Amino acid sequence: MSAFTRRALLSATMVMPVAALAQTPTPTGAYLYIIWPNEGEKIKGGFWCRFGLRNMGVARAGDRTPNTGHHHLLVDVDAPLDPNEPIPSDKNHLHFGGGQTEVRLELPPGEHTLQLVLGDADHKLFKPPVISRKIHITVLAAPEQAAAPPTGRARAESPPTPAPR
Ligand SMILES: [Cu+2]
Repeated sequence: MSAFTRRALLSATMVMPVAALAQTPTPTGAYLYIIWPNEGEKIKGGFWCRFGLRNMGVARAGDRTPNTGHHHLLVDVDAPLDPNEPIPSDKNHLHFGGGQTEVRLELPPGEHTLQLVLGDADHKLFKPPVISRKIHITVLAAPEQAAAPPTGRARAESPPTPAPR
């Protein structure tokens, strides 16, 4: 490959859409992470997922204070996010525009992934993106409901007494 061709290819890949320039710059040292659960955690039932952020502040959606953003939790998301568009809002892309730093999750039994993404005032990615490691968890099936009594002596059930009016 000639030097000219290489240079032409390089400059072609450097061309960026104008909208990308509108992204909010990421401050030095920004670090987003999931405090809990841990990678590989096996969880029974509902749980609290807690969000950690270093060297930036948490604000409400729409707040343009420099070096702040709000959390987004991606549940079972594999598709990459478009840096030029707001982060989608659906059951797999949860927004915390009130500045929340934790959420109670009830996920169906099975394997799931969780990943945090910080969004700016307009729900868009910072540049470069402030995004956590993706963790893998397993939600265990709930234990069997009200099995037979532990002893063999089944008690005769009396009909319920009507409540006094
Ligand atoms: Cu948002």
